[in-house]
Amino acid sequence: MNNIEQRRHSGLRRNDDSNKIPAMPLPVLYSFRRCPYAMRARSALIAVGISVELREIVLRDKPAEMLTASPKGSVPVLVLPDGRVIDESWDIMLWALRTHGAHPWLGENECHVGAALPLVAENDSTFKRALDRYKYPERFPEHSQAFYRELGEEFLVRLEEHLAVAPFLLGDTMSIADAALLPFIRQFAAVDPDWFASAPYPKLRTWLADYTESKLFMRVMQKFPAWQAGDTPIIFVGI
Ligand SMILES: N[C@@H](CCC(=O)N[C@@H](CS)C(=O)NCC(=O)O)C(=O)O
Repeated sequence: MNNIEQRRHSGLRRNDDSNKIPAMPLPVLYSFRRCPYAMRARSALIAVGISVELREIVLRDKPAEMLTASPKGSVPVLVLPDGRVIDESWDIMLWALRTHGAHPWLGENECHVGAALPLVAENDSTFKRALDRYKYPERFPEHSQAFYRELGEEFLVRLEEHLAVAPFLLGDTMSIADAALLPFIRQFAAVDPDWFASAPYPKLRTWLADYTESKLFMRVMQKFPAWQAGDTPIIFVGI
């Protein structure tokens, strides 16, 4: 293994000035550990093995550098070495997986992309809305928490149907759809774990447990200190 490969395979580390290899410009990822959108982006970067400079942010104190790159102020934001900015989590996933050529998460001829789109669209709109209300019912007193949970369950029922015919949402292997949705289902399940443990979604439970026990999840949830300009870069290394 040469030095550059070692750098690639050495896992998480800080840049080391004593290492005389010229720094290769890396994409910069503004991220927030528990954000499900940022989690899906990180999972694709890890799955492909793309290293980035990770800048963990605090949502109530976003860095000016991030807002300059993407004024809409949501994470994740990926800034490429050529200056291009990708500031939608789904687009970051696609960018990462496409750099690999034919990554298995995309399926043959990218068939999983089209199949995932309606699920991701529903996840990011009606399901996310229900999830926010179920998590914070005190902020949405128009209805009870049980009402919001039932709204979210409409999506869970659909996913359970998918998982009744195959172990993953789009078939026998993990795809971009699973990686995009799992962080959100995890949040929904975590609101009331006792309820989820006995809810009528056994396949969904297994699917979620397999994910939260996976190496991928461990890597996705790695903790980093909040970034400040001038900090030594933290390199988040893909597999
Ligand atoms: N459509 C965006 C949504 C990203 C998003 O809403 N992220 C949340 C954190 S989970 C955020 O940054 N919110 C802005 C804030 O809380 O100020 C994407 O897919 O990247």
